[in-house]
Formats: sequence, structure tokens, C-alpha cells
Amino acid sequence: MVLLTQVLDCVKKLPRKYLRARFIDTLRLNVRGGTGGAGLPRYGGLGGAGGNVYVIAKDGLNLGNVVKSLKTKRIKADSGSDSSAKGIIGAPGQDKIISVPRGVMIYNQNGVLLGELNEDNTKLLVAKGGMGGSEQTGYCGLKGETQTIKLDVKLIADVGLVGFPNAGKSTFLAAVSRAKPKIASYPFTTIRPRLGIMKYEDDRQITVADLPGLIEGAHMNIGMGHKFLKHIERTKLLLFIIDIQGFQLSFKHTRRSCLETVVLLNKEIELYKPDLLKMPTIIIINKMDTENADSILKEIKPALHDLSDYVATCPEEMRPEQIIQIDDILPVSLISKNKKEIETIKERIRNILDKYEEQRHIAQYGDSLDLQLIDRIKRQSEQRTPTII
Ligand SMILES: Nc1nc2c(ncn2[C@@H]2O[C@H](COP(=O)(O)OP(=O)(O)OP(=O)(O)O)[C@@H](O)[C@H]2O)c(=O)[nH]1
Ligand SMILES: [Mg+2]
Repeated sequence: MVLLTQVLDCVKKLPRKYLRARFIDTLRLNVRGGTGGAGLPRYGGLGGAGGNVYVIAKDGLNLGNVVKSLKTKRIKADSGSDSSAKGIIGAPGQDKIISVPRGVMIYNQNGVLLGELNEDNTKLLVAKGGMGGSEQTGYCGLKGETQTIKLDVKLIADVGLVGFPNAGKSTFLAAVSRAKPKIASYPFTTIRPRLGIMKYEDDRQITVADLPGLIEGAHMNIGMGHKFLKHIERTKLLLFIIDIQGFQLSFKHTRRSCLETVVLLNKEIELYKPDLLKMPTIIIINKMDTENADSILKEIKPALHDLSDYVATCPEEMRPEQIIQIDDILPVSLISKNKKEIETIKERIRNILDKYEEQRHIAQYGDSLDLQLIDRIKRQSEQRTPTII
């Protein structure tokens, strides 16, 4: 109960900027296909079909741009032309195309997933135009399909940055990519997710998503809440950024040690979606340049390497049921922008991503792709080779 009052208290004290922040990652639209044109009974003329409404994915967009570009949330495609003595077959109505960001999932009003658009230029029909008038319809044009669709954007990135506020997530993004996120010494500096690209000498690219900070009670919508956690659903690796000095939202709140923040992040992710804990995770212990950092690290190292023992000693409300798999623990000082340190982190991320990708591949296709290919070619040639008598 004390914990609950403490966390609820922090809601009131949140920076006003957050309350004003308008980051849009869902959008509802009413879409309507065009009406079919009327037919012409005298000549058996056919009305043009109504236009369709499509949603198309485009690189470089966000839902904010989409809202700005649409004048209204009711999108209707054009009606088909009527059949006339001059034009027996009516022209079809023009389609309406709504450009949206990549990674959008589209649901209908009943919450049924209609499709997802992850690649640039992929498109989905969301409202079909009505048929043009013909003998079949008594020469009346039919009305187009209507529905309310919900667009839900989930970022597509290889690595998701997870951590308490102020831990150095944006400092990390700025250090490894050309992104220029806002960095400041107060909590909740980052109020919207942001992508950056880590580039390697051999042109390999790994995308990183910087997310707003999480705090305990995020599942009860405390702080920025859980809503940004959906953006790690499509990442392949979690990068926990942890402040060696721990975190304290304000002097009224309990100070959480570095180890406690790891456990609390584990717990918040579990409360959001336990499956995410199966993802490979690297822990970056940041701010190693600060006072006593080395001795704190020395003290907590054994517990970090075997988190389950430590978790057992935590109060029940902090204790997750499932413990994250930690693939690597890297103590660093991101602020020092030490090139060697940054290169090591980049290499570790790359190696772990590749290791898991290989394992996933083997699980899906078996041990050796070459053997499978040889087998397939053999079978195909057996089918085609004429039997020699
Ligand atoms: N001493 C020290 N300070 C650091 C280090 N890394 C980051 N900082 C400072 O910590 C503060 C917070 O850094 P951010 O990168 O904005 O932290 P964040 O995790 O993105 O914070 P939110 O966006 O609020 O969630 C800034 O004042 C940074 O300069 C470090 O290695 N050592
Ligand atoms: Mg930040």
C-alpha cells in the first residue's frame, strides 16, 4: 500500500511537458469506398465502379505527418461515373491512398487484424468501392464498403533501449549513431521513441530504438506508463541501460539501487508481456566514472551474474516470476565517448544478434542449409530426368 501511494504520488509530480507531449502512435480513421456509377438500361450501359481506399507504407513517415496531411478523418474514395449515351461504360472512381509509416498494424472496428505493412510501398485494401450499375444491380450503382480502421504503429528496430529515466539511453543512442536525441539530467527527457542507425565498417547496419524511461508501477500507467513498451515487441535484442548509482525520482521516493533497477525493469516487462523476457539481453552498467562506481560494481557483480538468487531476497512486490536471460554485462562510461568502449559494445551487440539469428535459422530450417539445398536440387532433378530404359 505504501508503495502504491508512493508511486501514485509521483504521477502528480510529473513534468508538465510530458502531460503536454503529443506523440501519436495510434490513429482511427473512417474509410469508405466510392459508390458505383449508375448504369444505362436503354443501352445496357455499365456504371463505373467506385474507387477503393488503400493504406500504403512509406519510409520516413510518422503518424503525426499522416494526421497533418489528412484534412479529415473520414476518407472516401471517388464515385464511379454514370454510364451515358456518350460513354456507355462509366469510368471507375479514383482510389484514395493513405500513406502511413512502416510497421503499422491495421485493425477493423472489432479489433480484427486486417494486415500489417512492414515493407516500404506495401499496400492494403481497407474499403472496396461499390460495383457500377448493371443489369445485375437493376442499373443502380452500389455503395462502397465502410469501416473504421485503427492504425497502430510499432517501431521496427533491431535493438530496444530499456532503462529507468536518466540512465543514459539517449546518451547511448547519440554515441553509436548520428541521431541527436535530447540529453539532460532530469527524468523523462525523452518523451517519444526515436530511431538511430549503428553503422559498421563493413556497411552492416543495426537499428536502435531509444525509448522513454520506465519506472516502477509503469504497468499502472505511472510515469510514461507501459505504452512505449509495445515498441520493443519487434526488436530482437534488449539493451538495458542501468545507472551504477541507481535511481531516485525525487527525495520523496525510495532510492533504488542499481541491482534493484534491473529487477524492477525485469518485473515491468514481465507485467507487460512475459514473452519479451525470452529475448536476448545485454546490460550496460553506465556512469562508471562516478564516485565509488568500481566498488559498487565489485559488490554487485556476483548478484548480477546470478540474478535469481538476488531476486529471492527482494520484497514480494518487486519479484518477477521469470528472470531475464542476461547475455552480457558491460560496465562503461557513455559520457566519456571512449571510442574503444563504444566499438566493444557495438561488436557485442552484433555478435549476440548474429548468434541468435543463426539459432533461429537452425531451429526453423535444420542444421545445414547446404544439405537441404542439395537435397532439394536432387529431388527436382529426379523428377525431371527421363527414366533410362
Ligand atoms: N557521469 C555520467 N553522466 C552520464 C553518463 N551518461 C549519461 N550521463 C548523464 O546522465 C543524464 C541523463 O542522460 P540521458 O541520456 O538523457 O538519459 P536517458 O536514459 O535518455 O533519460 P530519459 O530520456 O529521461 O529516460 C545526462 O545529464 C547525461 O549527460 C555517464 O557515463 N557518466
Ligand atoms: Mg532519453
